[in-house]
Amino acid sequence: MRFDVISLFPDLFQILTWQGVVGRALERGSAELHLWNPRDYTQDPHRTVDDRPYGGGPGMVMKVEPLQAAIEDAKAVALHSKVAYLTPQGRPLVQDTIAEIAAAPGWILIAGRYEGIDERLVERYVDEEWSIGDYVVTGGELPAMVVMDAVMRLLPGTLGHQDSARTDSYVDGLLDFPHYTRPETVSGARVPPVLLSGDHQAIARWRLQQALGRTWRRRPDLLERRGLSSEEQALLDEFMRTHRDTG
Ligand code: 9WO
Repeated sequence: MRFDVISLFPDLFQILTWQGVVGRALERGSAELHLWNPRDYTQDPHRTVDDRPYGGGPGMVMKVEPLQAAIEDAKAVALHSKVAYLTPQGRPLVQDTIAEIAAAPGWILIAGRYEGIDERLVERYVDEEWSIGDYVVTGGELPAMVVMDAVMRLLPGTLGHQDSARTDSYVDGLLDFPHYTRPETVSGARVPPVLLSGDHQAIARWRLQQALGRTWRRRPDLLERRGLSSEEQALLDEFMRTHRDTG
């Protein structure tokens, strides 16, 4: 997997290489990260990368020529990569989309600044517009890093790759079940006894029931979208009966 990121602040992306699953993926070469700074493509003494918006108003837009030159150079090298722009106006990313992104050979990610980029560059170069959530941050860099982190943990040979195999098996489309570790008592609160029983089937059943119950309570929209098997419905019914009026 190859990522080419277009950003006025390429140094921000160093943090990805420092540690963890993503750092190792980049070290191992199962992913590559290339950075393109529009400022390197400026021609004027001030190295100007912003410009005033037509129609007026506060704020600035990314200057067209340096950004366009950076995109062209990235495309000339990353021949098989499509172009994605990180923007609150984009398609909301969900785990299924992340898996589709991970299946491509590479992506050119545009991390905008200011009030964004000229719409004609979107029309000419951008294949996909992605949103990581309905909020605005100061630039596309952090959203781009979120996407790369979510994608790289799915690449073969990473921890998340195994985790995604687990997710595919039974809790797919549900919130996670609660986790416990030692000690058995924390400030008087005990571990649910079933987890100490050694009965793997009972544990799997309890975890699925917890995942179903939490999803029903916290994210009913996810359940609506996914649907339930008759066994899952039975587990959820039991959860609703036993947790009625309780936290
Ligand atoms: C800035 C601004 C200033 C004054 C008036 C309106 C304004 N809108 C913006 C704005 O949306 N700036 C964006 C900053 C331009 C594109 C890059 N930036 C960005 C991307 N902020 N948040 C994202 C983003 C990307 C993906 N998912 C969630 C948020």
